[in-house]
Amino acid sequence: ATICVLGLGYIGFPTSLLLAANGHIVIGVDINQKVLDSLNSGVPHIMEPGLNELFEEGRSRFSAQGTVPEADVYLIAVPTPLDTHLRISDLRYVRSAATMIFPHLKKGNLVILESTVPPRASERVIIPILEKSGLKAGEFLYAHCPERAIPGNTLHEMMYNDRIIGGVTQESIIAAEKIYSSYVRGKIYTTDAKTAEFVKLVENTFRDVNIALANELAQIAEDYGINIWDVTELANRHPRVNLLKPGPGVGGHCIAVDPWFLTENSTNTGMIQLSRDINETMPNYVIQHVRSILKGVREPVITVFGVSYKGNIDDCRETPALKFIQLALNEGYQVKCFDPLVKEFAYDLSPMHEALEGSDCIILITDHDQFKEIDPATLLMRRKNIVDTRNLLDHQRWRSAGYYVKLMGDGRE
Ligand code: SAJ
Repeated sequence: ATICVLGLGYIGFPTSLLLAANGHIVIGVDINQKVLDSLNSGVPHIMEPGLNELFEEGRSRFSAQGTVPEADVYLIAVPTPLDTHLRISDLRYVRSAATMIFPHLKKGNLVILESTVPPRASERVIIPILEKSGLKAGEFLYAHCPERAIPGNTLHEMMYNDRIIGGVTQESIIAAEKIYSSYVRGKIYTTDAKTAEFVKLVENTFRDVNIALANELAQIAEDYGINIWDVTELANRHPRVNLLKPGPGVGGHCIAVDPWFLTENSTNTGMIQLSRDINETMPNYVIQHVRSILKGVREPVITVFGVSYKGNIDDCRETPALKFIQLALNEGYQVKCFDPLVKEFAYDLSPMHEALEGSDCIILITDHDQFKEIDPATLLMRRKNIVDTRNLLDHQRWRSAGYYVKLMGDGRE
């Protein structure tokens, strides 16, 4: 089939390549000229394992442009941002994608929504726009197939994860199943659109709430002088317990955002909102540790290790590093940042040794594996302090090199 993919970002671009590599003709559409230029000159604008190779392989069947063409299938993979003040979804991009599609829509065409939306947005917002074509849902086919791929392992998960297809009619489900089965090796489960919307939000909310529990437990353990990392290892020996890891907060475009989509229409949402709050205040908790380490230090300088929202990727969307840095600046600290993977960030990034010059404390925010390779004995700082918010480093090694090491949640003074 000829498939038009709207939105060539973290989801739309890899999905386009998988479709192209599996026999479809794919026309990608994006409003960002920089993205189009980059793709048309053969350079992927995002980094993911296997992506460059797949791009080479599928290039003859993939092209990128700024306008929507005639196609058999339209796949929407545009962002759905959170309005951070209102804490509700902002559907402007999915609306505008649907608006770009409807003039081309013909009987039997299939529209797939992969973007995450609040429950019933397909029914209330997107389908009504598509029906401006003069066709009713059912005459054109429609399915919500939420993406499930984890950044850092996107292509693998796109192929091997099970998928949910929420169709408006049986015919829609069958048509969408046919498209996905061309590259998905996982199982495909089918339901209606609003259930699929809900399921997607539940998955990320489940993770957010569980991380919040880990973060709260870390703080309680700290109060008792107990090491949460030991506790977690032991508790997880129970066959029905699986505690996640505490950390400096929850970032990324999904887990920090989707719980708000789930709760935006309800008033009875205590636990989900509270979990968001717990995760959002973790940078405040980290700064408390730094403050006690730097008590009495004049003109304190700190170095942030890692600014992306999680390890081994360069993605900084909703990263907890941002809040941590702002809090540190408000504390009067001079802040230097080092990240071996990130190229663009809201604050200046420096090479490691520069970022450590005159520094009084390292705060490890992101669990990049590369940080494990650092030999603490070779570092030059004004004071040897490090806060590890992820339990990433070999602390014995750092202590032997003369460092005061604070592992967040270790229950030590
Ligand atoms: N984190 C912790 N402790 C943990 C696990 C994660 O603090 O034990 C933090 C991470 O450091 C990061 C944040 O949570 O800041 C989220 O990271 P993640 O690896 O849990 O998830 P994402 O946001 O990269 O991808 C998630 C995935 N959802 C689930 O696992 C339920 C992925 O499958 C989704 O496709 C993706 O959201 C999405 O696009 O919705």
